[in-house]
Amino acid sequence: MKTVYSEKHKLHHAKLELINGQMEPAVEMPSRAETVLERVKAVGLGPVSGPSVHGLGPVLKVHDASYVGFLEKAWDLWTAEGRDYDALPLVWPVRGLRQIEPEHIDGKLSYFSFDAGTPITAGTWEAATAAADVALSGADELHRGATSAFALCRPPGHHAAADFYGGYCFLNNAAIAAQSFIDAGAGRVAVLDVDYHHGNGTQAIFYDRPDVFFASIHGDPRQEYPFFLGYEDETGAGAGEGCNANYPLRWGSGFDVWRAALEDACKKIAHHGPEVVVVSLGVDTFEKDPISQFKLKSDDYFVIGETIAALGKPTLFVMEGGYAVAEIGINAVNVLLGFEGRR
Ligand code: OKP
Ligand code: ZN
Repeated sequence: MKTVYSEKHKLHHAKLELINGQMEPAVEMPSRAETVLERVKAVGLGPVSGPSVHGLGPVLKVHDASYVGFLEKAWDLWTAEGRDYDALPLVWPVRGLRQIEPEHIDGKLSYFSFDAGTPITAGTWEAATAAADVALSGADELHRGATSAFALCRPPGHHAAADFYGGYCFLNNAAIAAQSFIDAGAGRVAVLDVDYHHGNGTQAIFYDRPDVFFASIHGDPRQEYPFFLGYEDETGAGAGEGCNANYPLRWGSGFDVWRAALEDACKKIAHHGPEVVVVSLGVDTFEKDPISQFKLKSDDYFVIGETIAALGKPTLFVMEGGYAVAEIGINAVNVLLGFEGRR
């Protein structure tokens, strides 16, 4: 299968991240994508090409214009305050507070975010828009008749909603690609999110829609980030009722329970009858992931790919999380090899 990759991801390089109450070196780092690219080449997965520029049109189908405008100018507003280090928010408009976009950058950062673990840097906007182009270019491969493609996106996207960032995510690459299939005439699309963390952004974007089915297997929000979405009783709303499926799993879960969830999710997806499947491919379910609590092993990722392939649908893989950098390439590419029957 073809891989789409852009060097521009390197422009987003957070120095420090707020993690467990302390500023520590960011785990979402450029070497993640580089390691995956090296593995793609080492196993001969297929050709690697750069993205084509799609502009902001397809991004604005998913994200609010006010949010996209903020992201574009956030770094300039931040540095205009005389700050030359990465930007973080500090206060959020929770229950009872007004939902009004403030004038000052400190207020805007808070208004358009949901956590303090996602620094905005000098190159964040350029990297995030390039990642969206990578996802859209992967979708183009499927439009041209390919049965699969790998969008090696970085920064990831699945925590970003229509109007907020967080969880290392700014633009929701998988949602932008899924929406592009709908806009190209697909009646139904499914997004399968196998990242360790719940894809709250993707779920929120499609929650009331019957055309995009969303399924996510993830750390139980009672225990795990992003904490405030991802429960099993979230099944969709209005016309989208029945088009959302969550599989929260407890810390320590291994591949036996994880695989059962995947099989059930695939059953539901098959029942929805999508023309295309978009996979939010995070491999932070790995036993050695530094910020996650599942116990998957490298060989398990072949089985994930094989199980997704059994759906028999054109499939776009979109890179999300995975922070065990030494093994991220092996694990992500094992999914793709499993999908191709190349275990
Ligand atoms: C992004 B993706 C861990 C702190 C976690 C945010 C995690 C974002 C994950 N104690 N902070 O879904 O891989
Ligand atoms: Zn994750």
